Amino acid sequence: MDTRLSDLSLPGRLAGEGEQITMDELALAARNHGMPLEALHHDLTPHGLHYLLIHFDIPVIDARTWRLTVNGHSGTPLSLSLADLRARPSRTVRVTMECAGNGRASLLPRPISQPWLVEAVGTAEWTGVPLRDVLAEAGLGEVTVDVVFTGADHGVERGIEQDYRRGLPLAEALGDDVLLAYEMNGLPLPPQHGFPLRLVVPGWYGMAHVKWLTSIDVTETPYTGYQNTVAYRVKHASGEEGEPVTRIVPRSLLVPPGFPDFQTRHRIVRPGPVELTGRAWSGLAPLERVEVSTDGGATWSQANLEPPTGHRWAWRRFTAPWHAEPGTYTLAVRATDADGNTQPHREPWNRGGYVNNAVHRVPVTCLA
Ligand SMILES: Nc1nc2c(c(=O)[nH]1)N[C@H]1C(S)=C(S)[C@@H](COP(=O)(O)O)O[C@H]1N2
Ligand SMILES: [Mo]
Repeated sequence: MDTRLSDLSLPGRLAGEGEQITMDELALAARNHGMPLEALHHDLTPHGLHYLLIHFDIPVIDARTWRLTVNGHSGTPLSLSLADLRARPSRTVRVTMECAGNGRASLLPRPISQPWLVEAVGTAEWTGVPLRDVLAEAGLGEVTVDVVFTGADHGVERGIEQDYRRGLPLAEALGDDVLLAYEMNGLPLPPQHGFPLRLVVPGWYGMAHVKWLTSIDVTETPYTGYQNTVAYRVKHASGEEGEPVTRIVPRSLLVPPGFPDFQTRHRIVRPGPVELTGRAWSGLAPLERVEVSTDGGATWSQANLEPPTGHRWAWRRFTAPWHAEPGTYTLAVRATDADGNTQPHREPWNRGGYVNNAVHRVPVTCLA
C-alpha cells in the first residue's frame, strides 16, 4: 500500500455550525495547558503554571552531547556546548509570553486547532546569552536578511514533514533583549520549555521563541519555511498569503473574583467590597491605561495601573475597587497602549484564529 504523509495529516478545518470541541482538540488541550487565571496574582508565573504549547513531541536531549551549531559568514560554523554558552556574559530578561492562538476557541466559526480560551500566557525571567553576541562571532556579512532557528522536535503538519523551524528578520534578531536562554526563573529550562536552550524574543507571540535549539543559520533571502509562510499568518481564506503574526497586541485578564463552581467555573462573590485585579501587557508599545466594566463593557472606568517597573516586556498589575451588590454581572477589562492600540469588544476573526485580543469577560453572581 502506498501511504503518504499527506493522507495521514488533516487539512486545516473550521468547525461546522454548532460543532462542539472534538476529541482531536481535547487531545491537544490535554497536552498544551494554559495558566490558571488565579496565577495572575504572581509577578513571575510559578514553575509548572506557565502555559505550554508544543507542536510535536518534547525531545529527550542529553546536555553532555548536545551542541548548538551556528552557521554564519565567518567561514567555519560555531559549535557551542552548554558549558560554552554558560561561560559567556549573560543577561536576564523578564518576559510575558503569549500564544498567538490565545482565544481561538471563542471564534465563530472555530478554527480546529489548539482550542485556547484566554489562558495561553505566562511570565518568566529568562537567563541566557544575547543572541547578537553569538551572531557577531559567527559573522553576519553584508547580506543577511533573516536568521533561522531550528528545534530538535520533528513532526508533520498539514502533510509536510518538518523540524519546528522559524525565521526572524535580522533587525529583530539583533535586539538588546533577544536571548539564547538556558535558565527559566533561575533554574535550568525544564524539558517542556526547551531544555537545554531556547530562543526568547521579548514582545513577540510565542511561536517566535523556538525551543530545543539545535542550529541557527543566516540567510540572504527571506526565509520561506512552513511555520513562517503557511502557519502563523493572518488570513481570511485558506488560499491567501496573509500577513505574518509578529508582536503581541494589547491584552488584559482579570483574576476571576470570589470563588468558582467546580463544574461550570461560574464565579460567586458575597456583597461588599471586592478588589478587582489582574494583569495587562502589550508587545507593541508601553501600556497607557486599563479600564474595567461591571456591565459587560457598556460603561468603563479607569483601573489603577501599577507604574512601570523597568521590566518593559513583562505584564503590569492593575486593581479596581468594586462594591458588589446582589445580582448578576459581566465583568470586563481592556488595555490600551501608548500608540492607541486597544482591545475590541468582539473577537477579530481570521482563518488560523491568531491575534485575538477581544476584551476578557467574566460572568459573576453576587449572593443576596
Ligand atoms: N521547537 C519548538 N519551539 C516552539 C514550539 C514548538 O512546538 N517547537 N511552539 C511555539 C509556540 S506556538 C509557543 S506559543 C511557545 C510556547 O512556549 P512555552 O511552551 O514555553 O510556553 O513555544 C514556541 N516554540
Ligand atoms: Mo503558540
